[in-house]
Amino acid sequence: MRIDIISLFPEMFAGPLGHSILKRAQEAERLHINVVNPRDFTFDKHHTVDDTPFGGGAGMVMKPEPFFRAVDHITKDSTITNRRIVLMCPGGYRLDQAKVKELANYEQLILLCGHYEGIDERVRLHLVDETISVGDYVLTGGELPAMIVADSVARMLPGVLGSSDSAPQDSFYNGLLEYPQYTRPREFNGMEVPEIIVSGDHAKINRWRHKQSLKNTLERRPDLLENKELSVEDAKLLAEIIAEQTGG
Ligand code: 4GS
Repeated sequence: MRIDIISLFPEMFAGPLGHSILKRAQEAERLHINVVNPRDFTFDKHHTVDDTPFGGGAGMVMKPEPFFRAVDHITKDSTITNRRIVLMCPGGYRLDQAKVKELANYEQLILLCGHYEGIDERVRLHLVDETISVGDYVLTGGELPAMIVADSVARMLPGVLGSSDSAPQDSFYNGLLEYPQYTRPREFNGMEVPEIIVSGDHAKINRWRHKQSLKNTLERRPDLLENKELSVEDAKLLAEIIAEQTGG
């Protein structure tokens, strides 16, 4: 997969996207990340990327031309047809794991990062395919959101995670939070690990883990259970959890 990022601050990406799993993915050529600066697609003496808003008001608005030209530069000699152009923006679709999986199916993502007050609306209307938000809060730019999209999508690509089965066990894979994990020592400063996970009985351990996932989800993110279809086993485990909580 190719991820092209259009940002006024290309240096911001080297750290977060240049280490660990994403570094290995790029070295193995499973992922190619390229950052371009819209300032390089301006032709006036001062390389102007923003201007005052028509109609007046405070702050600056990012001009449309540098974004259109940067996208054109990225796409013009490319044979890729399966691409998605995404604008990072608080008004967009709130990113979730289903959206991450969907984005991971494209051959190329082009992520547009705004800065300052806003971006000329013609970019949203005529250049991008969709807008995505990383949450209901305001950041200083779209750079951190673009990094979040790049990181979450990259780890879904085949061969990117070290062990082929570590993605399925993560939070949200089955729509539930993770079960708790423990490692050595069995006792640390008087704190012990649950007896069951050192029992060696893998059927019991799996049932316990799944029950803990349901319990964590019920306690911390009950909204995740609202739209979930529960199996008979899930319903039984949930009933046990609720009975334990109410002391019954
Ligand atoms: C987000 C967000 C964001 C909005 C960019 C104000 C600078 C800023 N982008 N998810 N102008 N949350 N963008 O806060 O995507």
